[in-house]
Amino acid sequence: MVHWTAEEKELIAHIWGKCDIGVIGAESLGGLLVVYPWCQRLFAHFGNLSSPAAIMGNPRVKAHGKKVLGSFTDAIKNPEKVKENFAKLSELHCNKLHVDPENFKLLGNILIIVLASHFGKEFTPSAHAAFQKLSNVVAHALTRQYH
Ligand code: HNI
Repeated sequence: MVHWTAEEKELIAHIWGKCDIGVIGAESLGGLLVVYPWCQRLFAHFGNLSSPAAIMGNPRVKAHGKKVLGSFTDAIKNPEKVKENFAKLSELHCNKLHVDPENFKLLGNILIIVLASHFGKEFTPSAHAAFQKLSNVVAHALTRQYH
């Protein structure tokens, strides 16, 4: 089991409590699709993804980014239980969606970049490290059902 210190939990809770999940989620998923265009294949049914502006303005990208970050909120509420709680999501991404697990790490990294750009100095190296750990734990949990 992954161990979380009180300080790590506090650093994450502090930043997350100030986040507008809709905004951060939209920028993170939108950023993923702009920077790593091969991810667009899975979202072809979302409509217009023809340019960075189209992607960032796409309402379905925004809504889905918010949904994805909702899972991060769940992980933050119960960081010791991510593996168990993400079992169904892992199955979905593996068996139904066939998402290459490398992409989970890419999304985690984009989320960190988005947080850094919103919070500036407040996103300290310790906060960065705590979020890096969180995104690794989430990526790992989502990869669990892959064989
Ligand atoms: Ni992901 C659906 C969470 C990464 C492609 N994804 C979901 C749902 C959640 C979710 C929640 C909705 C499930 C449901 O409807 O029951 N996804 C997460 C999380 C990560 C992640 C927490 C974190 C790293 N997903 C990714 C990545 C990709 C991805 C990196 C592709 C590159 N996800 C999808 C697709 C769907 C999806 C595609 C279905 C979307 C739809 O509505 O058709």
